[in-house]
Parts: sequence; C-alpha cells; structure tokens
Amino acid sequence: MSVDHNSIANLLHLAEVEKREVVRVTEQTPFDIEAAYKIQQELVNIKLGQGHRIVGPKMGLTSQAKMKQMNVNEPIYGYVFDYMVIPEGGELKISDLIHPKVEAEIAFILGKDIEGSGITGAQVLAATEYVLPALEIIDSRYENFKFTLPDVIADNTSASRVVFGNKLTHPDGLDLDLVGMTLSINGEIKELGAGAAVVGHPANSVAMLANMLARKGEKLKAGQIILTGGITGAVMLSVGDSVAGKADGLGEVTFKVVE
Ligand code: OOG
Ligand code: MG
Repeated sequence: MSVDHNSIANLLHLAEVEKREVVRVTEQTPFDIEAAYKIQQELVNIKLGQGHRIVGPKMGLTSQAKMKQMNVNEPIYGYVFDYMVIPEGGELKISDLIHPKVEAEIAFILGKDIEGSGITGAQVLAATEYVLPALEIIDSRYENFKFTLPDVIADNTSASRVVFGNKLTHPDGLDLDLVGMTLSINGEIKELGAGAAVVGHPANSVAMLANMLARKGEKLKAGQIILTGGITGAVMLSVGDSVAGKADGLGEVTFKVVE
C-alpha cells in the first residue's frame, strides 16, 4: 500500500494544534521507519512553512528506562521548534496540550558543526561548547501515549515543550556519564538517573544523531541546542505542579504547570 506522507503529517499537525489525541496512524496504514522519517520531514516542513524555526534536533528513547516505558527498542530523533521553548522558571499551560509528561535531560550546544558518518562521542565532546540541564515536555498525539516506532517518529518524537537551564557549562573536566540528575515535582523526587543511562554517555547520543542525520545529508550545526534524550522515565503532569530538574555540577531547571 502506498503511504500518503503529506496527509499523515497534516493529521498529526492538526492533532497538535487542536489538542486532540488520534488513533496511532500505523493501525490503519502500516509503514516502516524510512517512511516515518519522510512523514516527520513533511510535518517539519508544515511548521517551517508557518514561520516556526528549529532550535535544534532531539534524540529520544536513548535510555533503557525510556525504551522499557514506551515498549520500543531503538533511539529516534526529531526537532524542537522555537514555539516549544518555555523560559527557565516559566509556566507550562497544560490546557495547550493533550496529556503532557516531563523528563530530565542533558542538552548540548556545539561550538563547531559536526558532520557524520562515523562520528564518536569523543569527537562530539571536542566540538561541544556547553552542556546544560533541560526538562523536556513530551505530548504524544496518540491515544494513551501508545505507539510503535514508526508512529512516534512520524509524530516528531512527541516533541511538545522544553525548558533549558540558564547555566551553561563547558564540558571539560566533567564526566557527563557520572553526572547524576533528579526530577522532582513539588519537592518530591519522582525519577533519578545518571548521564550513563543515555547510551553510555550523553555525547554518544549526539554522535548517533550526527550519524543518523548524515544519512539524509544533514549535519549538526554550531549554536543549535541538542537534547540527548531522557535520563529517566517520563512523569505525568498536573495543574499546580512545580517541576525541577537538578544535574550535579550543571545547575537546575524549573517550571510550573498552570491551567
Ligand atoms: C517519545 C519521545 C522520547 C526521550 O527523551 O526519550 C524522548 C515518547 O516517549 O513519547 O523524547
Ligand atoms: Mg526527550
């Protein structure tokens, strides 16, 4: 069966704009991972066409905790757009979203472009200008957050909102694999982990991303903010939640959930 990339991208775009969950698309129209990235590209093009800009790419499902939670087994990538960024300490308007969850991540800012293939974590670290803590708010457009790998790729890897910490740290002298990170809601630790949860080291996640992007002739660009994937599982959000992500040596990142 031929897959209409554009109509699936439109359906997922509308689901996001209208804040309504949809039946996972592969239930009706099965497609593979390659087709899923084509649909994602259409979705990205729709957003670019509306004047939104890409802040940077994101990796997803890079930790065992996440793969187990979502019942899938391979890292994926998507894109974070400017309209998704909430300032540090700011408010997440829950009525803008479907059924958001939050996860704690480490983000990278490159000082130099990185072009795959065959990129290693060491090469990424050498090209990294800063690392910073981040809280990603994911909001799958699918019913009950249930999807297969092609579904979630098509849905821009559930990207919805993100809060970046204000403190930028040069990675020299940091063992990012050993950096501990906690995710607290209303002062109570809900999830915790270490950088090593992310494919052994968060820089390996960026290297994988460079290698995956190389397959479609794209590269990682200096100045982009890159999410390396949840260190922990994701936690459901409710109105009134005060959320904090703290990473050892990197500082903290917070936001509040409002109606
Ligand atoms: C997919 C997005 C995964 C991560 O950091 O692992 C992701 C999902 O869990 O809905 O962003
Ligand atoms: Mg994430």
